[in-house]
Amino acid sequence: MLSVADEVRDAVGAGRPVVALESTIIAHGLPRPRNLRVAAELEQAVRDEGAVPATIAVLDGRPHVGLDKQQLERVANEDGIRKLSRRDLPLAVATGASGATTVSATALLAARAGVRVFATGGLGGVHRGWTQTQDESADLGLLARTRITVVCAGVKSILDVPATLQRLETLGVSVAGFGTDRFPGFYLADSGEPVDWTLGTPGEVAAVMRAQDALEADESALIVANPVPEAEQLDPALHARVLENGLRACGEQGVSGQAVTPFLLDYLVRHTGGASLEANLAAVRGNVRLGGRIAAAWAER
Ligand code: PSU
Ligand code: MN
Repeated sequence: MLSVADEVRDAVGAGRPVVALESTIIAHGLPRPRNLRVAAELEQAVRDEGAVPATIAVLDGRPHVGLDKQQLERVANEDGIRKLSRRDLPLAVATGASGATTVSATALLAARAGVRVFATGGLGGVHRGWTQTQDESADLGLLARTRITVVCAGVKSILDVPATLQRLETLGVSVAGFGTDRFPGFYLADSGEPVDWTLGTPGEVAAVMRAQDALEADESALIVANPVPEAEQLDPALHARVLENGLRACGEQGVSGQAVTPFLLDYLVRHTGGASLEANLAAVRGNVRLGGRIAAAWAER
């Protein structure tokens, strides 16, 4: 049922480094036509670190781990490409649907294919106003029961970051800052929250991964929170102002469910003159490169 690209299958089988990449950021998180260029650029960044990229999506009901050029083009440009979280996978498979995978669906499929390292932008989490909407991304629950290392710039700053960190603690998901004792804020280098653990090298991350396997019977993820370089972050004052307006617009226009995250990301791009897009891309690029280096350290075991 799972279609694993030959290059990915060979690398996994031989214990060579592989990095999983998600496709929701391409289909629903970035504007066309930039999204396709970014998708190709991210794959190249993984290769530059000596690892094999495995972008994940569902096409015509078939989950793919590793996409060729035409498949990547479909994800970026096809109208009606759905957004698939973990719970949508059986429905998409059975009905022959095509969709981009979120962190939760990507992590599940990557783990199924034997890929241990996954790089993305920012995780989903607990949305602001959770007491009314109960909107918490499926990313969190899935990471609580999947043995994968996710390199990200923290969780998206559109979320309730302290509440998300609390949920990750409750769910037993390990979190470490990479080269920082501050939890990154996606578009911002610092979310304002601390992290309890700091790791400094890919080798240290790989050692934690080995300790997870040695210690724990239940499967849970490791989150490596890697900040966007301060020089490339979004201006914090602009971020605060535009986000406040975006959250108000979201409420006024009755946007809910799966549409909330793409709506807010797009609102930020349009109302920061594209600056949020550049910060988002800088964060993803850094994560993908670090993912490649962690996968290489993991492969040395
Ligand atoms: N990171 C980005 N852009 C994105 C996302 C993450 O830089 O578009 C996506 C991820 O796929 C994540 C999803 O899983 O947003 C979360 O959506 P929701 O809040 O509806 O669970
Ligand atoms: Mn949601």
